Amino acid sequence: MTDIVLSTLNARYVHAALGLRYLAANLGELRGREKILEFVLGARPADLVETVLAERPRIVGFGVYIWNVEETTKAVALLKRVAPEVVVVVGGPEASHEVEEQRICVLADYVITGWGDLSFAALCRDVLSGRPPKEKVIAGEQPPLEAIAWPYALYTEEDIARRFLYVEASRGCPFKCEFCLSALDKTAWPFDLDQFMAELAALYDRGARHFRFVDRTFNLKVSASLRILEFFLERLDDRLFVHFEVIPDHLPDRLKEAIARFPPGALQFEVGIQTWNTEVQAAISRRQNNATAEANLIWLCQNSDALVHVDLIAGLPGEDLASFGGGFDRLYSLGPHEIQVGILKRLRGTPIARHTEAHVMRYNPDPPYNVLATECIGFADMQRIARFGRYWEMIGNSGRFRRTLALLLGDAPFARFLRFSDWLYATARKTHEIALERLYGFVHAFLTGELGMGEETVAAAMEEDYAASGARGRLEFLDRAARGETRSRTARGRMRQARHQTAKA
Ligand code: B12
Ligand code: SF4
Repeated sequence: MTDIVLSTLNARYVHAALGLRYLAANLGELRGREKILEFVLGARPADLVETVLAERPRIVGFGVYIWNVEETTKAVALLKRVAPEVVVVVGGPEASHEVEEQRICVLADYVITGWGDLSFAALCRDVLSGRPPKEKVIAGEQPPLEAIAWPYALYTEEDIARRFLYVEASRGCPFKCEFCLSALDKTAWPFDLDQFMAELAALYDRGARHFRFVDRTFNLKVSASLRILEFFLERLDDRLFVHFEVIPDHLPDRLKEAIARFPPGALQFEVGIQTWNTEVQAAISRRQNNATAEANLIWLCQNSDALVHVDLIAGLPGEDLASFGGGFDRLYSLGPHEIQVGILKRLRGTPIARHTEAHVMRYNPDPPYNVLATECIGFADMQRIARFGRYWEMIGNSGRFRRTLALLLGDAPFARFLRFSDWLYATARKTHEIALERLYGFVHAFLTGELGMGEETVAAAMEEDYAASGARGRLEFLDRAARGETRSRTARGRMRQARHQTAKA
C-alpha cells in the first residue's frame, strides 16, 4: 500500500534526489508505506500526475528547487484539480522562503520550510491518523544530526550503477556569502564520522564508484577531510570518481599530500572564487584570501591530478565588465581545467536582496532569477556575458579545443573570447545545439577570417584537437584545404560560408 509518494523533478536523470531519500528513511513506523517517484526536468506535468496518482497515495510530497519550481507548480495545480482529496506537501530550498509569494505554496496543502527529515514524517503521522495540523506553513525541525536516519540504503542498484550518488558528511556552512542560500546557516554541522564512513563503505561494497559530496565546504575540518580521502585512496580503482566542493584558501599540507596521491580522473574539486575583486567580496560578505586562494589553485593544477572546476559569478553588486574580465584572466592564468561563468541569481531568501536598490539590480522575476542588469553592467552586456559563459562551456571547458584555445585567446583571454563570442552569436544566432563539426567550422572561420591567422597554423591545431576529441566526423574546412580551395577564398567568403552552414541547420 502506498500511502505516501515522495516526488521531485531532477535536473537530469543522473542526479538522484538525496533529500527525498532522507525523508523516506526517516518515516519511522510509516516506512514501507511510501514510494519515491523521481522525474526528470522536461517531463509533462500531466504524465507526472498520472504516474503519481496511479499509486493511489493519500499524501504526495514534492521536493521543490529552483530548477523545477515551474513544472512542479503546474503538476501540483493539476493534481489538486483531479484529486483534491490528496494532501500535497511541498518542501525543499525553493519552497522554504518567500512562501506567501509563491503559487505552489498557495496550491499546496502544507509547506514545510527548511529541513524536512523529521518534520515530514511528523506531518504524515498527523494526516494519516486523522489529526491534520491547522497551520499550513510548518517550520522544519532542525534536529541534532544523530537523530536523523541515514538515507543511503535507499539508493537502488540502478542508482548505484547509473547515477551520481550524493552523500553528505556535514550540513550547513559557517560563511555568509550573500548570494548563497547557505549564508542562512548558522554554522556547519558534522555527521558522526565513524557512522558516515560505514555508510560510505556499504555503498562502495554494493558497487558504488561515483560519489558527489554535497558538503558546502568539504575542507573545513581537515581531519575529517583526510579520513574521507584516505578511505578512497585505500579503494582506488579505474572507476572511482569523487567530487568535492572546497573553499580555495584552506588547503593545509596534510590535505595536499593526500590529494597528490590520487591518480588522474579520480578526483574533482569545485572551487568557488566567484570574484577576485576585494571591494565586491566585502560588499557581499565573502571572506576570501585571494593570495592564498591563488597559490592553492596553482598548486592543485600543477601538483595534483584532480580536475579543477572553478566558479565565477558575473553581475555581483559593484562589479563591472572590466573587473569581471580581469578576474577571468587572472583565473585563466592559473590553469584550471574548467571555469564556470555564472550569472548572479537572486535566490529566494538570500541576503543579496539588500543590494537591490543601492546597486540598481534588475533581476529576472522568473526562475532562475538571474540578474539582467546592474548599475555597473547593462542588459546588453549581461547578455553578452551569459553567451560568453555558454560558448566557454562548449569551447573552453569541453577540452575539445586545447591547442586551438591558445590561438583563440592569445594574450588577452577575456577580451578575445568575448569578441569571438559576439561574432559567433552574430553569425550563428544561437547558443545551443551547435554540432561539434559546425563549431569547429565557426572557430576556424573566426581565426582565419576575423583574426587573419595563417590557414596552416589554424588547421594544424584544429585537426589535432579534433582527432584528440575522439569525434569521427568530417571537418569541411579541412576537406576544402585538401582540395586546394581554401587559400583562394577571401575571409569574407569563408564567413559567408559559415553563415550559410548555420542557415542550413
Ligand atoms: C546536487 C545539487 C544540484 C544538482 C541537481 C540535483 C538534482 N536532484 O537534480 C545540479 C548540479 C544539477 C545543480 C544545479 C543547480 N543548482 Co544546485 N545544488 C545541489 C546541492 C549541492 C545538493 C542538493 C542536495 O542533495 N542536498 C542535500 C539534501 C539533504 O538537502 P535538500 O536537497 O535541501 O533537502 C532537504 C530540504 O530541502 C528538505 N526537502 C527536500 N525535498 C523535500 C520534499 C518535501 C516534501 C519536504 C517536506 C522537504 C523537502 O528536506 C531535505 C532534508 O532536510 C545543493 C546544495 C546543498 N548542499 O544542499 C545545491 C542547491 C540545491 N542548488 C542551488 C542552485 C542555485 C543551483 C543552480 C541554479 C546553480 C547555478 N548553476 O547557478 C543550478 C540549477 C540547475 C538547472 N538546471 O537549472 C541552490 C538551490 C536554490 C533553490 N532555491 O532551489 C542550492 C541550495 C545551493 C545553494 N546553497 O544556494 N544543483
Ligand atoms: S558560497 Fe560556499 S562558502 Fe559561501 S556561504 Fe555558500 S556554501 Fe558557504
